[in-house]
Amino acid sequence: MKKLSVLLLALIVSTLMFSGCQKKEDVIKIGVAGPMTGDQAKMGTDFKNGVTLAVEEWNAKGGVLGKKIAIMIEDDQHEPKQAVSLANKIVNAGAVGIIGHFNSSCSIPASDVYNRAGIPMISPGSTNPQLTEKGYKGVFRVCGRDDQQGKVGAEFVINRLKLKKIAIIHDKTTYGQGLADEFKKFITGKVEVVYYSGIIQGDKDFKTVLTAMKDKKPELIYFGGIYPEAGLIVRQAKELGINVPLMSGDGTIDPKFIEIAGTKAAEGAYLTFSPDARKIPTAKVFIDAYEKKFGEIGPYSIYAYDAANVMLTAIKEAGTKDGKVIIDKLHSMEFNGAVGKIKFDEKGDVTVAPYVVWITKNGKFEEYWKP
Ligand code: ABU
Repeated sequence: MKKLSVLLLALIVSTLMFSGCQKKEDVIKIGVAGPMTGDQAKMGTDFKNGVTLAVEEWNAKGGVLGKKIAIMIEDDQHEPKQAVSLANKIVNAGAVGIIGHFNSSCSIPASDVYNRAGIPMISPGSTNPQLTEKGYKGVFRVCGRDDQQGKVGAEFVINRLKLKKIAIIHDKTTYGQGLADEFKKFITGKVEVVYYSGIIQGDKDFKTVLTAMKDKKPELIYFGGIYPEAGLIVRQAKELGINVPLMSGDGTIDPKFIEIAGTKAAEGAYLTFSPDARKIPTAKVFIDAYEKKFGEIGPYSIYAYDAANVMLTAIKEAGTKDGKVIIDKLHSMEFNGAVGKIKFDEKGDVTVAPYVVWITKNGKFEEYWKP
């Protein structure tokens, strides 16, 4: 009787193990990584939603390689160490590809992990040039780069606003300081930088920095950073009687910026980002489906959706889960995305990445100027 129980137990255990293995093999796993909680959670949520929509559409048509697609959503809390730790988790779980991360300070160290594992990574929103300058063949992004966006911001200040004296503040992150320095590089010799300083991401009171800056009488404040700090900076600047516009980049163009700043303080802020998705005919089907399911699109929802579709198309065309074959396919294919044609260059950057300047008007963002 005892022998029979042991045999029965062994049978149950092996059946469970086998079904577990089967389950693991039964899906194609895609990692999605970004700040899912905390003050930048809006961006992570936009990523999650964009990828979810793409995967649901693929699964409704049968999935890929004859299997359903499962997404593994991971929260890096915009912390580089956390990003590396969860990159290892994603790799160990057998993900075939990664959509993420959002913050360049997370994408860059996490890319070391994905590169070692030989699996492709597509970032929808990391714009620091370094990400694709490391020579990793499997690292891609569907957004532009800060050397492109910083140049457009500088051209706007020089040619359109014709300003002579500006202040630059950044959040000391890879993205924020990187973007501020790209912008500075392009204005050098044409516009005087009367104040340059870093703030700490996560701080709430920027009045000391803004008071020191006020004395220098800048005509514009350029901020390299993300919307939580941008919103507070513009609000506190107005409270201190600094009535000059704020200019910032793609990390700030989210309704959360206006919510934090308040409609009045946010009015007239200039932001560099890609052109308005609502004016792109190929984006309409995506926007309608996304907004029906999740509400208003965020700036990077469409890029997350396209990144997922690009990844899944490459897996389908590769006909295998082998990372090397998928990476080769990503380099060779041209993809018709919701934002338009997507083609990667040899570094993994998109061959076309237009930037324009937006303005905040009556609590909304409007496309305002293009170079
Ligand atoms: N590009 C917007 C902010 C994300 C990042 O590159 O860090």
